[in-house]
Amino acid sequence: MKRGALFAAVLGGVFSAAGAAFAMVGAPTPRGYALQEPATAVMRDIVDFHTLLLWIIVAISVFVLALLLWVIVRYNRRANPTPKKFTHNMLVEVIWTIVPVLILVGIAWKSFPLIYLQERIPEAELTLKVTGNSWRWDFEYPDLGVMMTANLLDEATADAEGRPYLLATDAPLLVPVDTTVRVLVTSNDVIHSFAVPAFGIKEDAIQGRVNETWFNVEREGVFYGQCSELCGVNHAYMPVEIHAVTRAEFDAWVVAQGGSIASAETEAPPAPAAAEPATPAATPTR
Ligand SMILES: [Cu+2]
Repeated sequence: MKRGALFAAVLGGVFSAAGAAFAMVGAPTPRGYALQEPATAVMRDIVDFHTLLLWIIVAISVFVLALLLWVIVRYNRRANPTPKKFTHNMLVEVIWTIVPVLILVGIAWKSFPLIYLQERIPEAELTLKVTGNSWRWDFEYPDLGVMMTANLLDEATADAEGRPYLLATDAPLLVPVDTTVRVLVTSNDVIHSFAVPAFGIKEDAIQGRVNETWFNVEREGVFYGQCSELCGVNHAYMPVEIHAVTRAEFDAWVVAQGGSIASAETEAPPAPAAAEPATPAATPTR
């Protein structure tokens, strides 16, 4: 595990150096093949689990390859002209049954807590409703009175502003850092999928249903995602752009959007109460 983490760190270092322009943001990097740098605890656990699986796969592949080479070299017709005729070996058969079972139990041991972490929505300080449309995203902070629509930023503007075309939007969504945000995901038409790799979230947006996920962003920055369900001709043109900012910047943005932070901050109890109706609606859909 330690060595795996080191390997991931070295890879991350090499490839973040290659994509220096995006070093501080959650975005794909040129020629990068490692996962994006995590911005949430969930994504960090996903990366660790991914690294663990990678090493298990490497060990199995190397072992099987070694067995094959051993058989080829030691038991070919020239090296072993008169082969033995037995077909069963109790000990070997027991080992090749038990060892894979133990490997699978080990993987489950690590993966179940991760699934629990992802699927159990913690006490949220903020609720974000995400609605997929063909082909754009609508965002709403129901408790703050903020509603907005984010469209793909056109190529000319993206180039002029030095922002990544096909990832940047005309209206970036702001989220506060160090805040647990519950995300309600639904759709107005076909099935979309709301995905932000650096947050470790990918949730199907289904018409008539409300799916739930959550994130708590640990660092400020710009994070990109994309619709991750093949939804139609403009599937590739409905990106997600999220700016994680300080609470003060977020509050100022909410006011600028015509929302009100008073309901969420000065009257703390009514805010969760206002969010309450969303939960029963969401629960039966799971
Ligand atoms: Cu879509």
